[in-house]
Amino acid sequence: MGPRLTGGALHASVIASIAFIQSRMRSMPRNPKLARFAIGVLALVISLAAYGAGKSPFKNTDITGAGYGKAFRLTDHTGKARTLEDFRGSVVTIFFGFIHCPDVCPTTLATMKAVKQELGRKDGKRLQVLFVTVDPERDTEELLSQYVTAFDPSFIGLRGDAKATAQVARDFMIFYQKATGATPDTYTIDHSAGTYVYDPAGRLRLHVSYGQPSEAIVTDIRLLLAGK
Ligand SMILES: [Cu+2]
Repeated sequence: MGPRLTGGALHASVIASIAFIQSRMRSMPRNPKLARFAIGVLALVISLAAYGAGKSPFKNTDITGAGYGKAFRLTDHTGKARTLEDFRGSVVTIFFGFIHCPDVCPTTLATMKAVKQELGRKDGKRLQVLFVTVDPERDTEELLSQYVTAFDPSFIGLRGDAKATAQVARDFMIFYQKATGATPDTYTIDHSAGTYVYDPAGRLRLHVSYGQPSEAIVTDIRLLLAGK
């Protein structure tokens, strides 16, 4: 699951162009020449957008220019307040999940551990993996600390209270919903399974679908570290 968007900026520009052309067509007196010109411009904009989207050098979904996932304010697994700006200079990956998750979360974190190893010592140091819990009720600071660092000592767990969690999920277009279990505290949580990737300048660039092999992620992170 997770947002399936491609070429966020390009789509935004297409939508803006369509809105502009439509507004011109409405406000101008009927003029077939102008209408043909407008339709021609629209076709050109769309084909340029398609061409641009097809040219992405990345293996994962390029969402450069997306209007969401811009900032967060949460507490890390040591109790320190954290924002996205704290990680400038590194490629940052953000994934939302919960400790009791049986499959998606441990698989994703294991993949990110492999990614960090495959990047090697030098590039690996410029990758910051963040795990945001959507289950702050059960995922205490201490449990988060044990959980994320078991995958890699550099990984950081983030949490907020129920309200902050709902807010960050909205801001990052993340879906999460409790699914009742056999007893009140054995519930699980359905949640978006994709990972967001930020470039060293702190811009949201890629969406990685669940199950992507580490090699594809490593290739894309190397491109971002090289300033692509
Ligand atoms: Cu999960």
